[in-house]
Amino acid sequence: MLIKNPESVLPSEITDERTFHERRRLMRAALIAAGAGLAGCSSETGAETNAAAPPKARELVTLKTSPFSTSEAMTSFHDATHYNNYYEFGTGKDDPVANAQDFKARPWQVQIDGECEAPGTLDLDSLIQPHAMEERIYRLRCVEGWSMVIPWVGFGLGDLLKRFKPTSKARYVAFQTLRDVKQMPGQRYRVLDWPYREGLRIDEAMNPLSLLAVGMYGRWLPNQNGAPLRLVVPWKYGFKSIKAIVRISFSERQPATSWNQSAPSEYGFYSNVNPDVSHPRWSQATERRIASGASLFNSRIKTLPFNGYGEQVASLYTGMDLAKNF
Ligand SMILES: Nc1nc2c(c(=O)[nH]1)N[C@H]1C(S)=C(S)[C@@H](COP(=O)(O)O)O[C@H]1N2
Ligand SMILES: [Mo]
Repeated sequence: MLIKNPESVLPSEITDERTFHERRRLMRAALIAAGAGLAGCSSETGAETNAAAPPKARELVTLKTSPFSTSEAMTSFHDATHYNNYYEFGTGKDDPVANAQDFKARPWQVQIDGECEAPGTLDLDSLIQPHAMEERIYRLRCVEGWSMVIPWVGFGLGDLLKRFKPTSKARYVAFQTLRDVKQMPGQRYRVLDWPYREGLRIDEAMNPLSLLAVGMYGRWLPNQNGAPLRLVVPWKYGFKSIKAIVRISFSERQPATSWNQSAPSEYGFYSNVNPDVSHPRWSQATERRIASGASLFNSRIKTLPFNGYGEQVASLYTGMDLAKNF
């Protein structure tokens, strides 16, 4: 986002989709054979994720595939884990995979506070345990002009938030990433005001599309993708999908967000994907899809309003001027 030409670096575009589909087929078959009736997951394997390794079979068990899933060609596991934005580990697209491998995503605690009746600090297991894991194949479009299609594993953000009983004053939800300069070498540099912060209006957070992800491609999240817990808000630019969340706060006022603070004329609070509102330094009308079958020459496609999720979310913004509230 600080770079001059957002399209300067290309990912490998190597695909291991066949492996992925085969693994999913086996996973489903195994579940049916076991007569498993409950979706769930086991977290013991969380610490041993290795981004370079191909996905292991049945690391995360998901029975539900979301009706919100797209059937578009998926990004390969390799590309989704080797072309990342995660400034805590460096500003280059290949920095996160190189620098995040020793990051300790377990044990992990999340503090929930602010305008709610049941605040608390929970460890990861008690945070995710009540929720049935669901697979959702979502597009995610980066503000820099590329997009990916990723099979996330997680559960509805709203389902989690309700557990803490937000009060009537809870008009917004704020999120914070871990601040730990020893583990996150990028935090030595003042490219952003750390910790990374994001926020949503409460109705956006409660919208069924908003996902808290703990995994992708049927396995726990690799560190570079935001282990152990990240947001995925598919109708907004990628930077809203905050990684390595340690704090969730309900608030009456619109919270400060990192990219808006760093460049308010370039990144607004809403950041809804909008082909009609250009970034001051480049158009947002098209995007480069990083997915199997997409080549350098055919991968540029039109960006859709709300990243194609308008049917689900456009009504959240009726009456608002989205050019002003960008
Ligand atoms: N904490 C934190 N979260 C972050 C970022 C970051 O730098 N730090 N980058 C964001 C941006 S700009 C994008 S496009 C997505 C990328 O997610 P991915 O690497 O899983 O594709 O993560 C978002 N979440
Ligand atoms: Mo992004």
